[in-house]
Amino acid sequence: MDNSNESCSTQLIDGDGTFNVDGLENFIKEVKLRECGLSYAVVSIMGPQSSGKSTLLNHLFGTNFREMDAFRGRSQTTKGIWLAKGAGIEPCTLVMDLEGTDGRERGEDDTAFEKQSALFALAVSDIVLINMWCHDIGREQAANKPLLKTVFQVMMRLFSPRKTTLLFVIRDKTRTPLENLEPVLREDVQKIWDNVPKPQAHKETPLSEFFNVKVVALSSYEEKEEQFKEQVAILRQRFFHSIAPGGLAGDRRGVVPASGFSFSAQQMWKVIKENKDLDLPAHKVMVATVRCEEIAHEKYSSFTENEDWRLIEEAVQSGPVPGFGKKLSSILESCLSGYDSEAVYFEESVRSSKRRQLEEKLLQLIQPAFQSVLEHTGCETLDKFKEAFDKSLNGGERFSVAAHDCTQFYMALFDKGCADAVIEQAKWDTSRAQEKLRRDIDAHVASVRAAKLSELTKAYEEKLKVALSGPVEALFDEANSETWLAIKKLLSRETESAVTEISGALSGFDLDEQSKEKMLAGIKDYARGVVEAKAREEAGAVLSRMKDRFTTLFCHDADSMPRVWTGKEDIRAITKLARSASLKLLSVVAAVRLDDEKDNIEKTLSLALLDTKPATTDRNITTVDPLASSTWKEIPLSKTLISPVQCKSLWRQFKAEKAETEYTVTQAVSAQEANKRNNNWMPPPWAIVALVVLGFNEFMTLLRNPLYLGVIFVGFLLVKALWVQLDISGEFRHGALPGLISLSSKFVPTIMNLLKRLAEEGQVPASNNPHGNPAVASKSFRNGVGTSSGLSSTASNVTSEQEPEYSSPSKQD
Ligand SMILES: Nc1nc2c(ncn2[C@@H]2O[C@H](COP(=O)(O)OP(=O)(O)O)[C@@H](O)[C@H]2O)c(=O)[nH]1
Ligand SMILES: [Mg+2]
Repeated sequence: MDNSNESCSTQLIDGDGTFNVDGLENFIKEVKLRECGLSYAVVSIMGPQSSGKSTLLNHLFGTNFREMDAFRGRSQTTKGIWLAKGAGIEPCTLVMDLEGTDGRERGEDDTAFEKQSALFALAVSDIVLINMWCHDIGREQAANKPLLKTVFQVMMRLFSPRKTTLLFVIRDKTRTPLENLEPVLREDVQKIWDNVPKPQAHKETPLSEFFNVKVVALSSYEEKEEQFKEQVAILRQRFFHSIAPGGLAGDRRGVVPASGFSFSAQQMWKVIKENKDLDLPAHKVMVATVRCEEIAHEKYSSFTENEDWRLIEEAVQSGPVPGFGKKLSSILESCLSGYDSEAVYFEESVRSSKRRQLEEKLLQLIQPAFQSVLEHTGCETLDKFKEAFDKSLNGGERFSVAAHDCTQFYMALFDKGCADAVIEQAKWDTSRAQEKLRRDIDAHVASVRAAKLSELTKAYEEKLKVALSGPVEALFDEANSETWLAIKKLLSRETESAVTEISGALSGFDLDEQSKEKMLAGIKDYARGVVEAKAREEAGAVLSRMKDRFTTLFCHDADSMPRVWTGKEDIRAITKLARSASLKLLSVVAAVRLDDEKDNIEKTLSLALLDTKPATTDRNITTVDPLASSTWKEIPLSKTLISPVQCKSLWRQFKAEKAETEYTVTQAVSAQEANKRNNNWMPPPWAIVALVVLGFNEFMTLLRNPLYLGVIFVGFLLVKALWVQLDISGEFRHGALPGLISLSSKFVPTIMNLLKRLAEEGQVPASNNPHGNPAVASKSFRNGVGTSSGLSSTASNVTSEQEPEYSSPSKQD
């Protein structure tokens, strides 16, 4: 016998009908009822006041319910309902001692409490002991008759009641054997059952449907204590394994699982006290719902506090957790199986629906961690992919192969990671994460491809630029009718080779035909662009180019040797040739001719600009000017570099800067004339003879008088200086009269200037001009006209005089 349990009894419901919740909870904890599941039995006892109920229970179950002191007389000893655990009986047997049910002390008004406690006992117990005096059997006014009536009445109020065993305990049995008493008792019971008003549904229901009726007789405890104890010991044996089939409560139904006992009992009492009918099936569902929810809640809390889960939840913030799926599956599994084992005896439908809810809730709790693992895994995989892809490309792998292989490998790796993270209980879809990674990888590949392609394109563009720029420039330098043909050939050759090379390089990139075509077209366009840009550049500088060309052609002969003007050259023809070559240059750079277009630019230009005679020019302008247009007839605007009007204006500028070109020509002409003069500057021989003969005496006078010689020398120097200063040869170039007028206006200032200069010269120390070079001095006089700093600019003027300046605007006509 378990002595520790013997003293353990608690008042379940007090005399005022208050349910002792805390007492019951403590009791349940002490007797460890929760672990019992369905393996427990509830026994209660009803019967007249002071009929030795407590005495019997204490002897039968080793409990210590309060008994009335035998010497004080019969009075109410037990108030309300008491609960204790039967000592040493398997399975756990809860024993309830009920307050007297004959209402002797409470009076007739208190039948309500009697009925309520009777109904409670019936609803809760598997076995109900009905304590009765032996002498009451067969008596019309038996004390337990109203009790039984009450029991049967309240039984009707339980919808589909559990099958309860009614064990009649006959006290103070007489010599009449039980075999004779039992039929009388059963008859009495049946009579009472028959007379109890029943609801329509149970009109024909036999007593046996609700109750198992058993009868036992005991000797008087007061008079035959030894016999009483012996008989009680035998009766006690029947409570061992009472719930097993064939046991006292072998066919009980609808047991509330032990963990729900407390709640169930409370609810029942609540309903009974409110005088409502007790719907046991509904009650069971209700109890199951509440209990399963409680269990689920408890399991959920224990999950959230689970150390392993907490560690995982934390680890997941910073990176993927290897074995995430397995670990969580196992934690989940243990949590759910904990629920299962606790909720196992509750209503199947309620239990499983609550389990589903618990599982859902737990999975909801886990989901963010799972997502986080997927995200981390995805990020990690993407990083690894990038690294591997880079390495593969640097290792010389073809782009498309590297992309394909790396993608394949790392997607598979991610799939493995997903599989590792997947939780058995959750059918979570990882396809979105997979798609996302796929998109990320594809985007990365695309961006790397774009970068590589642009690198490639740039390299080839650079190459093309180098290959085209120089040669094109050189071709423009020698612009002629074949220039554009040569450029076209060069362009197509270079483009072709670049396209071939690029095509080869592109094959590794797995590009679709369209993109490839686009890239190649881009390269071709670029090459054209380089040529066009070069042409545009040339067009921009065409004026100076034309002048260069003119000068070059004019100053050099057919063998490119500098011309020496001997007087035999046809300057007019040379000038014309040089001009037409300049015009040719203009016509070449006037438009881009990379396609097979034909045009008449050269012809138009030479017709309009070269072969014009002053008279016809005027007429042409008034009638039709072929150059009065901003477009060439055959050339689209986009390919026009210099429009007809621009050509015209350029030619005008070219001609307007005649001073330079013309200067070259004049220089040539004067060089020729000087050459001629050099050859016949001496007077004819007859004049020399006449001079000698006629001037002999003057000559002699001069020789005899050195003073004359000095005067003549000074006079010569003065005249020479004047000649140079006034630029007499230059003034007369435009005719005698304008020359004279110009000279007359300049004569006096020049003389003054000259004198001033001579005076200054005299003050300057002799070291400034140690050699007294008259040529330098004379040059400085010539250039210093009208300026106050003639001497300081001497040096620069000396050099600049030797070559024509084309760009100086001051020399225009
Ligand atoms: N005649 C008789 N009296 C008994 C028996 N058992 C107990 N009593 C006495 O009846 C009185 C009331 O006992 P108790 O167990 O407190 O009765 P309860 O009120 O029904 O619980 C006590 O004085 C007991 O000694 C019995 O078997 N026969
Ligand atoms: Mg009692």
